[in-house]
Amino acid sequence: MTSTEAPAPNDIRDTPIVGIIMGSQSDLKIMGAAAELLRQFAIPYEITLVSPHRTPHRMVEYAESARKRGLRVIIAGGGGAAHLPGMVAAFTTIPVIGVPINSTTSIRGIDSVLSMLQMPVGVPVATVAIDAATNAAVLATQILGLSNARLADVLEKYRSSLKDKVMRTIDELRKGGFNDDI
Ligand code: RP5
Repeated sequence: MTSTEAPAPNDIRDTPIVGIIMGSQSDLKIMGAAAELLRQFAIPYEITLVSPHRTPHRMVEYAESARKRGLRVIIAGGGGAAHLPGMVAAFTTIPVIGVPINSTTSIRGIDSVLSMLQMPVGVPVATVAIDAATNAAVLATQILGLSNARLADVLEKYRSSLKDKVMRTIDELRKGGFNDDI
C-alpha cells in the first residue's frame, strides 16, 4: 500500500469489531496495510480519520462510543506529536494498539514511537514498530483470537504461511549453492 487513497472498499458488512483510526490522510499509505490484513482475515473493521489536534471533540466521541458501538480493539496511527493512541486510550478501556508513523523527515518516527511507549501507569498503548501497521492488525487478531476459535485457526494458518515462505526461499537458495544439513 503506497498511495494516500483510501484502501479498497471494506466489503465486510458485519458490525465492526476493530476500529482503525489515524490522524491524517497522509497516514493512509501506512495504515492501509492494517485494513488489508483484517479484510484478508474476514474481520469486520471500520477505518476513518480522527485527529487529536484538528478534531479533538471527534476523538473523544470516537473513544467514548467505541465499546458500545461494538469495537473490541482500536488500532490508532499517528506521526509527529502522535497523541491519538494515548488520548484514545485515556477515554476507553478497550485495548489500543499504537502505530508510530514515520511522517517527520527530521526525526523519522522516533518522536511518535516515544509518545506511544511512554504512557503513564494504568493507561497503556500496545505499541508496534514504526510503520508496522500489519503487525498491529496481527496483534488485534491475536487479542480477538483469545475468544474466537475461527480467528485462532486463522492465526495458525497465517503463521504456517510465514514458515512456508521462508522454507521456499531456503529451497531456492540451496539451488543457488547454499547448503545446510538441517
Ligand atoms: C500527525 O501529523 C498525523 O498523524 C500525521 O502523521 C502527521 C502529519 O499530518 P499532515 O500534516 O500530513 O496532515 O498528526
